[in-house]
Amino acid sequence: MHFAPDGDTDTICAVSTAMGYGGIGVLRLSGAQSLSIIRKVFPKFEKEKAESHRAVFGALISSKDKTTLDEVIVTPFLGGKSYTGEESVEISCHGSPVVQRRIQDELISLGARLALPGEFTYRAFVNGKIDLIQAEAVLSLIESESARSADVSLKQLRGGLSKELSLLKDDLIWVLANLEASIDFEHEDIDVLQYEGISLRLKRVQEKLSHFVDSFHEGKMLSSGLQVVILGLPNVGKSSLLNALLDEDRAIVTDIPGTTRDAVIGNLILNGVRIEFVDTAGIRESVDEVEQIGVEKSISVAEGADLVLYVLDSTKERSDEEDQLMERFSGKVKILLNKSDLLSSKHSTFGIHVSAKTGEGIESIKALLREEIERRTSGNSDVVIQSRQAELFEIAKLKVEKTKSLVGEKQSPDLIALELREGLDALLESSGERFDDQVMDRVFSEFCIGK
Ligand SMILES: Nc1nc2c(ncn2[C@@H]2O[C@H](COP(=O)(O)OP(=O)(O)OP(=O)(O)O)[C@@H](O)[C@H]2O)c(=O)[nH]1
Ligand SMILES: [Mg+2]
Repeated sequence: MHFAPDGDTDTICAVSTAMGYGGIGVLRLSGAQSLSIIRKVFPKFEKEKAESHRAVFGALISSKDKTTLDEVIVTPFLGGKSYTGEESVEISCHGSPVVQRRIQDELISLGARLALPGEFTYRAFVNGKIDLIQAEAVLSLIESESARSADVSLKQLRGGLSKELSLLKDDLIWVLANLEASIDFEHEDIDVLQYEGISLRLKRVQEKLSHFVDSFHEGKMLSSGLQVVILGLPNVGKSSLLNALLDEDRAIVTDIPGTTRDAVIGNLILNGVRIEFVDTAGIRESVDEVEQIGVEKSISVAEGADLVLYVLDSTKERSDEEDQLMERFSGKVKILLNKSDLLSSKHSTFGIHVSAKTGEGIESIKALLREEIERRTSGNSDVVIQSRQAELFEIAKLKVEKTKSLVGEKQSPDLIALELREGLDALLESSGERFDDQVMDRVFSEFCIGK
């Protein structure tokens, strides 16, 4: 465990903005000594009272040689009304790495300790300011790569998912209490139990947990984006289409079949979701070893992709090999009939007519991808992004299902209660009401210093 044990009274400090050059930089100080430490370097607080949540401008003076370290704005957060729930101070200084480092060194020399990665958020958790789901949301919000995933993280940070979860916990606790009450009457008729109420609640919890588990895949898409692979025979215009979709010269285009050998990647944001296009080597049997490796790679990335754009040259006959490839990826394949500028009549219902050369159909491809995003996210914002949470919800769901079937079989209440308690434990672990060092390490190891 990398955090100090409970009852850690150290006052911690760190630069919380990204280390580097910027307009301003913010240092955080948290712990019981925060205010007394800042007083030693911020003479303004001798003249005026440090009030909670009131920003004060002034010089920060070295306690050793009385040189001015910087002109700063100091904001105290007192009486537990802070991010960490402890006495805290934020110092906004000029965004120079040298200035920030000097202030940090000064705070350390006055008795603060450098914070560990994620320690501010950890303290917020320990002090009951946030639960574990919200702590994870802090990280996913900072790391989110699209507006949609930022929205979802923010909703979790504000307690949306935690609230839903506590309703489920209440239901399970109610059921458990009823089961436990009836354990004492073991020889009574099993119907003394409120079976109907129990079944109803279990069903409700089970449905919601299923929804959470399903939403994880959607959440994964929101945070990591949608991977779309462009596949087809050589020379059909895959690289040209990539360039047209990105509106930039990303991949090399020539009229020589076998131009692209390695996967070429380009990103586009659509509906707030990051789309990663992968242009691949044209599929054919090649005597060239490098090209052959590229071809095998094309197939393997297509296998892992969320969606395959299969490109056909609409001036050519479709080969059996192409039919097989489209068949292989059916379920996630969209067919593009490229080079339609060379056709005199277009009447295929087989795919979308596009032309990388004239730009025809490029908007239709984007519309199709937008539809795909809509379909996958269904405008839902109760989305689970963290795999840790998804795993626990999955366990809870299985346990609740098992409980439900035991109830249906009218098994003994203590047996049922045993199963249910494991499900409840999984939910308690997801929000951090039950935790051990391993859980903490898993959650906070991804944070960096200052968070
Ligand atoms: N007329 C016309 N020519 C196109 C179109 N798209 C691509 N081409 C031409 O087709 C040839 C092959 O284009 P690429 O984009 O390199 O094809 P590719 O599928 O990436 O080929 P490989 O990398 O070899 O697999 C080039 O000469 C392009 O200019 C199109 O929509 N219309
Ligand atoms: Mg190419």
